[in-house]
Amino acid sequence: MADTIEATGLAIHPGMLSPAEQRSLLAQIQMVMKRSPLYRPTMPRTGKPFSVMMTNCGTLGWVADKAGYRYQPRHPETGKPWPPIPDQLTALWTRLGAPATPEACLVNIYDEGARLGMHQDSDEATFDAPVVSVSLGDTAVFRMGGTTRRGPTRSVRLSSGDVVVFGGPSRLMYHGIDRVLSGSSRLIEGGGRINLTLRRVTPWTDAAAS
Ligand code: MD6
Ligand code: FE
Repeated sequence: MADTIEATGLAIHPGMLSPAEQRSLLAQIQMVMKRSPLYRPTMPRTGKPFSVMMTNCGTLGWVADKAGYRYQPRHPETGKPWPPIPDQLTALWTRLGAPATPEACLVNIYDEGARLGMHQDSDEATFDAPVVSVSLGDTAVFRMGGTTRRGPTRSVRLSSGDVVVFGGPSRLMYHGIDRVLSGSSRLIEGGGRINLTLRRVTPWTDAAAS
């Protein structure tokens, strides 16, 4: 069970993945990164590069460039479809009670000094499904606020194997990564952190889960 499940629909599950599960998931994601190389997204309008590198798996992937934020079925640089989401992640989605199947899995890679500014996950056409996040490798300082940009925030540390679910009223909560504590995990050779976020992008029908 989650360490914290709040009335707000936020759930944090520390250590939900065992070390063996983390290793097998890492191997799957390394195969995804071979087929679908990391690229550096840029901010809409300004074109400022992200410090985080990204790729995706799933039928849709989240991309950011000068034109904006969106989901698309192909890698922006190779033009190839994203590889499938590993079964281990789809099984986790179902185990957490999320509906149908995830369509997108964004892979975020943090090397030393990378961070992610406060944002909402709001580019999806439905907010009825939760966002499920899995952390691998070095521990991150994760900042969470409310559903508006202003107001108080708090921070929690996310370690390798931790799973966070943003559901219900928390689905549109502001959040970001302040920093990654380098050297805090030995899972990834050479260090760093990988975060995987599973999302539903389009509405689903319960009759034919797709
Ligand atoms: C990260 N996570 O942990 C970034 N989004 O690197 C997210 O942006 C995130 O953890 C939505 C829900 C949960 C998350
Ligand atoms: Fe997010």
